[in-house]
Amino acid sequence: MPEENSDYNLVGVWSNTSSDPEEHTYAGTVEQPLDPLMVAVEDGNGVVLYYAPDSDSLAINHGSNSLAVDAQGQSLQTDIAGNPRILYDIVDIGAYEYAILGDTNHNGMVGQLDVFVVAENLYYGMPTGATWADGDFDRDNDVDDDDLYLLALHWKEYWDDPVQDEIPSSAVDQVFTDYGYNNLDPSDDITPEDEEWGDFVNELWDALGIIA
Ligand SMILES: [Ca+2]
Ligand SMILES: [Ca+2]
Ligand SMILES: [Ca+2]
Repeated sequence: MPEENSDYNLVGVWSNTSSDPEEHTYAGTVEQPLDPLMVAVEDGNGVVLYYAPDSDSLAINHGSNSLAVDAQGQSLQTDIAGNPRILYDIVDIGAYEYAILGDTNHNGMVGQLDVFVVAENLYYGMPTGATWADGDFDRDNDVDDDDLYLLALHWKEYWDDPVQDEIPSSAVDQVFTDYGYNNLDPSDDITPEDEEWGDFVNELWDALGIIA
């Protein structure tokens, strides 16, 4: 729970009639409550591990970096899930730091470097103990087609300015385009259940230069 009189919070309904929210706090009203858009992340047995902001949540990048410190005043290094505490320059409100699905290396863009990570782990097999950095975006401890699908849905998505250190690959990009990704029509994106999924993966591996 947020401390009383502290700033940098999301408040569903502001009920304090004697004062307004602090400058960096977002608050709703009785008529228009603020939905923090936090999503429960569960373990394999349905136990809620923590709440993570959805991509539209006001929690993202609305915390205070200078307040993201431990009891000794040292900057926090990791969030509740063990990922970097500050991503995309500014810490998020809450215990969890939002990252774009597919962005394994947290550089703010879903690019070819991320596809390589997922491809290598899918190809060589990472049955258990996988982390976000390995490509386990749905956090079920493996890297499988479901994770590649999540990456594909976010292919070339970037947080702010396009990142300059990614090597653009027209061949890889073309494969995503050929299978419906990265356009404005989500209905033509293939899924792991589709017959063409195997062809998509093979062509992607070819474009990456991975010999399967
Ligand atoms: Ca952030
Ligand atoms: Ca990336
Ligand atoms: Ca997974």
